[in-house]
Amino acid sequence: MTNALMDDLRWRGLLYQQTDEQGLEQLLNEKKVTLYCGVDPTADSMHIGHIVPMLTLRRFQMHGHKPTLLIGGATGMIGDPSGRSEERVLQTPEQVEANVRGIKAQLERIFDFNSGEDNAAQLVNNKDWITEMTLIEFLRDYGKLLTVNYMLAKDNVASRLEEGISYTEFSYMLMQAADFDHLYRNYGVQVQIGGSDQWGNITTGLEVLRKTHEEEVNAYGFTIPLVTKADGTKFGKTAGGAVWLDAKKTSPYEFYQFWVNTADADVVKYLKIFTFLSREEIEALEQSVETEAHLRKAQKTLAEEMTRLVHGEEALEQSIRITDALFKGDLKALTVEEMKDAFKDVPTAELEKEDYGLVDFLVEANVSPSKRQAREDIQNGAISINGDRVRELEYVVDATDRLEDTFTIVRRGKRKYTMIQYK
Ligand code: 485
Repeated sequence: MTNALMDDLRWRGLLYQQTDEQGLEQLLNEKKVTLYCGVDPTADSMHIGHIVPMLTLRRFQMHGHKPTLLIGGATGMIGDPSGRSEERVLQTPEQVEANVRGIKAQLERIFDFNSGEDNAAQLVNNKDWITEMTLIEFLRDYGKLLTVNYMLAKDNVASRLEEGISYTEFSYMLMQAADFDHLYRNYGVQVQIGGSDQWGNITTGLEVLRKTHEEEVNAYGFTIPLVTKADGTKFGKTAGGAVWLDAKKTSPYEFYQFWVNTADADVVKYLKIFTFLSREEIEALEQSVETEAHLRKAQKTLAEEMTRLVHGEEALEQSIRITDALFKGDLKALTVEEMKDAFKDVPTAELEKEDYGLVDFLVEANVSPSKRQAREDIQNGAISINGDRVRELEYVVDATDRLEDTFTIVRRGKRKYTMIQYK
């Protein structure tokens, strides 16, 4: 018999490798289970790649199952070699601790830990049990269970044999396996999930479980495919780097823009992976991509759902306001802070802090290609400074045009913006 939740995950494209598909579906049909997914504190924020397994755990929670989020306060001191071609640089304990705090705060936003229900989310840190273990215990209780031969055959190690892998990173999979064992015993965790790079660590955990228990072990694992883009470029990257959940690293407006710019060829797939919209709602949006793509309804819905989820309703409204203002060319509707945010990625020019005739100003800042063109642009009414149209050739750009004494926004034509900063 199949299971409705697993059918939904399959439809959403969230299932990749599975240790025992039928066994897991049967278990889910029989009872509510506790599942876990771990994340290492390698940065003080998660990025959008991290949230796919987290949102998948939430789907389980919505069906009555219990999510356990593990933060790797111990494993983060070592570093997972999975999916990486190079040895990691060790982080200091202080860095790891600061990162734990950042990630914890983000998980607390995504999950409800205090619902009072049996299936409320729970947060654990593997530092709490791994640092309690002595070296002798680790080597005797876990090291003895697997052969080096077994470990060498795992993808994440095998792929590193040519360049070499340190003993430290080689040991990583055993720590993650010890976690599964700890959570199975003490929290009744029966399922571990992760991205596809976690397959080796998850299966090693199951191997360890089978060896540490006399009775039959009822535990499972599955992975989620890597999110891809139809054009073959890497998902989740912008010109400015990764798309972070932390508003200080990626502002809510940038975050909103990232999703709104999704290609038609990808948007339905992302609605399935990232949102909690129903199949009917997503199919209606799919229809809209086919018949009225120019309205970008699917993209706007995706951006709204994601921005609301990660940053909240107020930040979503602000993002839409900035988007609308830029679309209409109405800078007056924005605060100076919002302008700085909105223009982070536009071309910038750097000028001296002095007065300029407008024609020179436009040429120096590379807004207009020549003086002749600059004059034409001004006379045609194509030039605005900080949202005000300027038509006088003799206009002087001076200190009053420098917002916060640091920048000026020039618009040429409908939507070509340049941000001028000062030396
Ligand atoms: O018991 C565990 C201890 C640590 C981990 C998991 C279980 C973390 C894991 N080894 C890891 O490195 N995860 C990545 C991370 O932390 O950045 C990413 C995975 C990705 C997805 C995401 O975490 O690369 O596939 O699982 C949540």
